[in-house]
Amino acid sequence: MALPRQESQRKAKAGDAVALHQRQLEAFVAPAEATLTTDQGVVVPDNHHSLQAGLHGPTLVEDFVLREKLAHFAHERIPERVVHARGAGAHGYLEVYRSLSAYTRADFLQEPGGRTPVFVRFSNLTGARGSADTVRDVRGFAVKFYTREGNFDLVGASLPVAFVQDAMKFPDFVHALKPEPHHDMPQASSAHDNFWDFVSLQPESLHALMWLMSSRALPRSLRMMEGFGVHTFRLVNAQGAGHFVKFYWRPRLGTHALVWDEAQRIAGKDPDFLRRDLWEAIAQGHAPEWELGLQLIEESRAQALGVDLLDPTQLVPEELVPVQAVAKLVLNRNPDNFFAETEQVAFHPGHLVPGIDFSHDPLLQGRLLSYTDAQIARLGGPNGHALPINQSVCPVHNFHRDGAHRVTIDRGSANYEPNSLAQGSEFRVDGGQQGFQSQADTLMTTKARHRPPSFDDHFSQATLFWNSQSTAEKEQIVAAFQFELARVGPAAVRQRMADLLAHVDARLARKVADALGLGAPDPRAAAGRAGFRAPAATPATLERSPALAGVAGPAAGIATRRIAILVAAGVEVGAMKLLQQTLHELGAVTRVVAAGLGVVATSSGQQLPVDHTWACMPSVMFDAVLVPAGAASAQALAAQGDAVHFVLEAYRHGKALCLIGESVRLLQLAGEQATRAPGVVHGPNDPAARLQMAQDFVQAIARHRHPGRVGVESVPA
Ligand code: HDE
Repeated sequence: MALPRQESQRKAKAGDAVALHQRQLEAFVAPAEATLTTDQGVVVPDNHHSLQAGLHGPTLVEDFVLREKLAHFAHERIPERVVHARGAGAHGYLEVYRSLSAYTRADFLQEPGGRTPVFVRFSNLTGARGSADTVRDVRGFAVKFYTREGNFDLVGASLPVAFVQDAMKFPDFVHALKPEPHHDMPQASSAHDNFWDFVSLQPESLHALMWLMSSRALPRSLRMMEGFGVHTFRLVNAQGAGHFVKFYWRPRLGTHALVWDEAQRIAGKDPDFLRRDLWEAIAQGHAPEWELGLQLIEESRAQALGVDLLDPTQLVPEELVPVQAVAKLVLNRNPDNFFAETEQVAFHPGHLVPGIDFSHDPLLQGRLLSYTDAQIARLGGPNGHALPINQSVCPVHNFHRDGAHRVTIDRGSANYEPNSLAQGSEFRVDGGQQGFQSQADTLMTTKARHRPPSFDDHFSQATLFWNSQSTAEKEQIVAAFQFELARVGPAAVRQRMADLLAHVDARLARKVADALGLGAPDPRAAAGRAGFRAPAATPATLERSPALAGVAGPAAGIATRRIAILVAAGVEVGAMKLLQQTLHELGAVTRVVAAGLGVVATSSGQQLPVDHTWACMPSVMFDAVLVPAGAASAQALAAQGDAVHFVLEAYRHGKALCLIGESVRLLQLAGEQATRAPGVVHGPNDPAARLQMAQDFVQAIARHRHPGRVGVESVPA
């Protein structure tokens, strides 16, 4: 007898899973009817006034309309996530390039061109639900695949490594990172005593710390951010043969970052910067894309790799195992409702489908335990799977029953198995070939609380990361350590951190120590502390891994970059129009910015509409700045401190600038060499020069940032 589940799976296969998922969600969309009703469907006669005894009398207890409204309101919030509370979500699909049947039997990875609907939630790890987007932080990159064999969740992050090796340490790590318990400060920041106290006592955190202090922790856009599965998983094919696998998400737009000073200013001006950027790009039809990459490692080769695949603080350098692009992820639809979708979505690393399996990574194993509890606590019961956003596209059939908020109406008298009264006798699948089969494994025979010696190497990959960065990026990392540690009170904690950094690189440690008024960093001091265990042998490792210097990576065009056009009355718009046209053709967005809204008069007497004021949209909200020609306009702008600051700030932050004709005076305070600095395009307001300027400006924007501008520290912005 064909089982109901198999039958419907076959039906689902015939249909388009993406459309099916959307139809499922739409079935839950509230009707847009104009008549206001109570939750019982009774029409509300007056939604503005409560029921009172007399004109100035008390409100009556019998006012069930008011009671229902206030009661619902009082229960509108659910507990925020303990970590990853602040998020932004989007719908889309995964499209497979080629069949992965050699590696996995997962149905959704078999068919070239096959599409699987997904919901992705990006999140900040540290801050509360209302915290600012652009803080220095790890971002969550959680993907729910609604496959025809059930939901698969890849609950990853924007950094490839974790801060701790064992689940036992995770609550301590999170306690130390979150606001300090006595005064609940600071919000969404690791720059405080408890965090550095903890990590300075945990050499295993050092590798992740290097990433956190780097530009990777300051994404310019969620659309320009890499994602990683972090842990090692396994793929299992139809013959039961396994490969270890590491998952990567590579953004099509390249990996780009903000600079720290800019990130802090944006946090004040627009705390929703990253969420807004994602929402607007999708709403305007610029669906962001990532490539799904896999590092596939034969199980027999794992030992010889020189990296313990089960240690989540280690990555596998691409130079050892290349990342193969196997599919693309496209996010093309904003949620209809933040709460119903982005807030209620419930991920779990244990949501697997046949053909994908776990490794013994002790952090991953702990996650498998924890997420079920987290979702029950957050969603108020065990039925969260039935919320529209969490429902699978294939049918769910089992004898789980009841519980808070049960929405399924289970029919019939039998709620147990085996039974002979309902259609289900024994729900066992034929020949053991169907359904989720855990991969055969040799289990350990001893029980112990321990750390394997191969988990002792905490430094070589931190050094590899450091060695792989550009000079400019190294400066940013040094500055980040200096900033964070300057906020740490106890000098002993700062010294401990500098001693640890000496294991990564002596110059890095010294630069950090000097700025903090500490003694010379001493690696032996770190080695003498509790918990420190030197690796049995110095691991053979690469000297550099170019793939790790991902930020400011391949220039992938300028689509969706935001360019400010700074204007005042008398602006000459000839060259500006040509540049604007070129930028628009390449998918960039331009916005006219001036002192006030309305219009400004151009040199030819036309009226140019203004999109933003610079008070509201300062330079940190843009990727590049264009100041058109016009003597009167340049003079008016140069007389405005805010306009000069706009240009100088963009210059300091390494952004592309294009200054036409007289407008170059806005850069005067940056010094004589500034017009020749990388990424600064300047030329006369001459029709013959326009085309070249447009080309140079486009190239400068595509590079995203131009570090290494000489004397930039002395620019007053
Ligand atoms: Fe999580 N994590 N985590 N985690 N995690 C949660 O689940 C936990 C870890 C990650 O957008 C919680 O629903 C433990 C690593 C993401 O909804 C909670 C351990 C990585 C998200 C939880 C880890 C992650 C979470 C909070 C160590 C990177 C947000 C509420 C054993 C690969 C998903 C919730 C979303 C969320 C526990 C370690 C990623 C409490 C115990 C490592 C992206 O269950």
